[in-house]
Amino acid sequence: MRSDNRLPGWAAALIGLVTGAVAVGVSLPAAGLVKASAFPVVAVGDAAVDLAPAGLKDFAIRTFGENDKPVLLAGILAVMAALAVAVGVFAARDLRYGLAGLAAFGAVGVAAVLTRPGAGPADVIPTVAGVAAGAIALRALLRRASAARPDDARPEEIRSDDARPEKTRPGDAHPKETGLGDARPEETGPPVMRAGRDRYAVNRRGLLTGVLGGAAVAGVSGLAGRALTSRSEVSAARAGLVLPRPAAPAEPIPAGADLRIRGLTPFVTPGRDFYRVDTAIVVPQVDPRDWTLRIGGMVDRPVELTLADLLKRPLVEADVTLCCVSNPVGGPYAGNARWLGARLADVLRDAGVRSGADMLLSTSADGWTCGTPLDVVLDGREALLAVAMNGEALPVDHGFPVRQVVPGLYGYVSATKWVTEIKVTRFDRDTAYWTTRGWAEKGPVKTQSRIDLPRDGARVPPGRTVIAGVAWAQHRGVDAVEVRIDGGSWRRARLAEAPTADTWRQWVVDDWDAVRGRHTIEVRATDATGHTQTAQRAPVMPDGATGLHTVTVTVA
Ligand SMILES: Nc1nc2c(c(=O)[nH]1)N[C@H]1C(S)=C(S)[C@@H](COP(=O)(O)O)O[C@H]1N2
Ligand SMILES: [Mo]
Repeated sequence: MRSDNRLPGWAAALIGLVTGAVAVGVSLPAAGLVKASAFPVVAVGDAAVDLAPAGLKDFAIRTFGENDKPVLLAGILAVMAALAVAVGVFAARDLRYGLAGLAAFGAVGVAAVLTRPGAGPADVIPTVAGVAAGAIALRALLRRASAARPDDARPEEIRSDDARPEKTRPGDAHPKETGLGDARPEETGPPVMRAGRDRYAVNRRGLLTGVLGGAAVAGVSGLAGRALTSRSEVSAARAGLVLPRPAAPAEPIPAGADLRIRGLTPFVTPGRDFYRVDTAIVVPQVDPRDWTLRIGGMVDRPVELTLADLLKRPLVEADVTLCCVSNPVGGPYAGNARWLGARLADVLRDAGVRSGADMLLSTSADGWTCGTPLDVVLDGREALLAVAMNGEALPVDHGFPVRQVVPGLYGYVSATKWVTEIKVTRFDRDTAYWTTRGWAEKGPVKTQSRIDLPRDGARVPPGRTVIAGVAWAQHRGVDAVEVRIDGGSWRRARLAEAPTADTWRQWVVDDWDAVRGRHTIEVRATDATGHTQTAQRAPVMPDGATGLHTVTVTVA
């Protein structure tokens, strides 16, 4: 169906965009019915995350922080919009080109969807439905926009700026066949607009109603899709989960753990403020009734636990500070919570770990993998299969229903969220998600300290000024924090209490007499092994940043 480029570019572009919107809109409720990860836009995003070079991801985390995913999705939508415009422009030349473009679009979506972990054939349904709806929309829009016969209007009605459809009387039309398109006598439409030279023509009313119709279809199905995808039985199940009492409760958090200084990071991080780092664009929705954890590999008795099985075990409460290897010096990717869970070591002992194993390869519901040093998990620390955070079932973002928590290791080698499988194996046989991308195999947390107050770049009045922050060296414990101003001598900060060596510690210097001018403040921590943080700067890649957090303030 050649249309001889009768549509001006803007109309073709608009048609392309509406086509794209219809395709995406229709695929969403289909994904709501099949499964959220079968939504092609998200699948393409997830695939892009997995395929992106580690350096780029690191850059994204550093640059966009926790907004890296919205930024990625916005980027994908922008690329899709550009491709949709191209589909419209090509379709205006020849519908077949546009359909081929749509099909190519769909092929990328299908490829992305099918390569997602746990994908089945049904997962292509949303993409196929979207592409089919897009094809129908494209055809209909082109027809509407160009169906009016360019030659059935009298020349004086053809103006570039003013269409007056009401003047058209069917009887006045004198169609002449010029070969320009498929004008059929039974179609009575408004006169056609010709922009500029007579080469382009568009039926504005047809285009407008078509666009509105397309937008309505996209909007309604998009809303229906949202309702379907967020109709989360998982959040209902989460709300209904009854947490057993811990067999080994933690002591109440000592009053002295939180200095209660305004602007200082609180000792316990509420779930909603807890940093989030993962590769999932849409977090896995794991129904606790279907969840199981399989433990296999180098074990005598492979086991499969249900959530009920796990909750029957004696549960332990532990305060543990988690942090991310991608946290730059002074950065925000650390949080502290009270976790409740089963001891991973006990579960492994029941399975019978064979000699020679040195690594746990854990896998999450979305296929992410993590390699954890086995000796660390078995050395008596509170390495947990956690089901709760701060007295509540894990938030979905933080791994509901079950995640790993291992004090002293960065999250990428220990803290698998939505964990469904643990394989006992060896470092020389298996690799995990981030280690195949250049990050270190073992990720012990480096001793770190951060200045929260005053903020970098702050203006503060002269006089007594509080300097405060947090420091961490999980499982070793923080023994000392020192602060120095303008490169002077180090002065000891007062440390808040810490219930165990597994959490961060608040610290404060409250006797700084700030005088006018610009000042730099540096901090360093010493852990209980006697190791003092190095001033030597290292990037986050491959095993965590080093260097001293430094802030500059103006006293005026
Ligand atoms: N399934 C899954 N678990 C994961 C990750 C992930 O990408 N997928 N990221 C890990 C990393 S790098 C970190 S730092 C912690 C962060 O946990 P949080 O998001 O609960 O703070 O989760 C870990 N667990
Ligand atoms: Mo991380």
